Amino acid sequence: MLVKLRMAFQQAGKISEGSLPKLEANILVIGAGKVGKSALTVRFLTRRFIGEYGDIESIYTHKVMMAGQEACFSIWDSVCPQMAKLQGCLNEKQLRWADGFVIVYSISDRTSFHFARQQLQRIKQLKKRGGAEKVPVILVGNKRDLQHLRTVSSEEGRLLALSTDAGFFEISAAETYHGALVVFHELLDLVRDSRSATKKAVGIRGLVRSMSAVLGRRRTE
Ligand SMILES: Nc1nc2c(ncn2[C@@H]2O[C@H](COP(=O)(O)OP(=O)(O)OP(=O)(O)O)[C@@H](O)[C@H]2O)c(=O)[nH]1
Ligand SMILES: [Mg+2]
Repeated sequence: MLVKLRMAFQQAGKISEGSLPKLEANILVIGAGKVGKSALTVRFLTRRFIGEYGDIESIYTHKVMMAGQEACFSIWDSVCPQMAKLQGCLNEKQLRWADGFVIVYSISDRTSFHFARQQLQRIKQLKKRGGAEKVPVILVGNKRDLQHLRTVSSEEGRLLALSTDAGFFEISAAETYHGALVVFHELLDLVRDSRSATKKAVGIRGLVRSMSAVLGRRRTE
């Protein structure tokens, strides 16, 4: 079941008419089961850690002011009931919908790290095949408070992110709000950057096309 919820918390100051245009982004939160996808999402939206979230799939809308610009997030907190079914876990609809991705694993669950790697590679592949210049992704190692149960080192997480051109953070959704805040803000920055890179590429392609049309015409004249 997919539940759509509308929320308008004002975290980083009052929402007011800014001079910059509003930035809208669809963010998909994915990862293996029980790694803290809902904990991270709810922490960002409400600043709170509740503990148990159930397995309801939800899309939240959420507005914030960031550096003088109004930003509107739609955050899809996905569920992944069966780890083995990777294909079923990330469908075409989700891929088309999302402008950016948060891929979560638990630092105390090695299988969830392998799963995150697979999802990361699949997203990059499919989005690139669809013509995307740069895919905004943040890899998150959650449950940092469980140091005594750690099975994935920080270096492994950082290396995976580096090799796939993704952002990386280790956080504890249970312990702090700041980690969740940084993850979503950084992702929004990446979405903004990828949009301006796409615009530039389209602009250059257009310029090249019109120059070739002019030059081609001259040659045939
Ligand atoms: N110690 C610790 N526990 C956490 C943390 N984040 C989430 N949890 C716990 O991990 C369990 C799963 O959290 P959820 O947020 O429901 O995980 P999920 O990935 O949304 O799970 P599904 O939606 O069922 O796939 C819950 O018992 C949370 O309380 C964390 O940072 N540290
Ligand atoms: Mg959940």
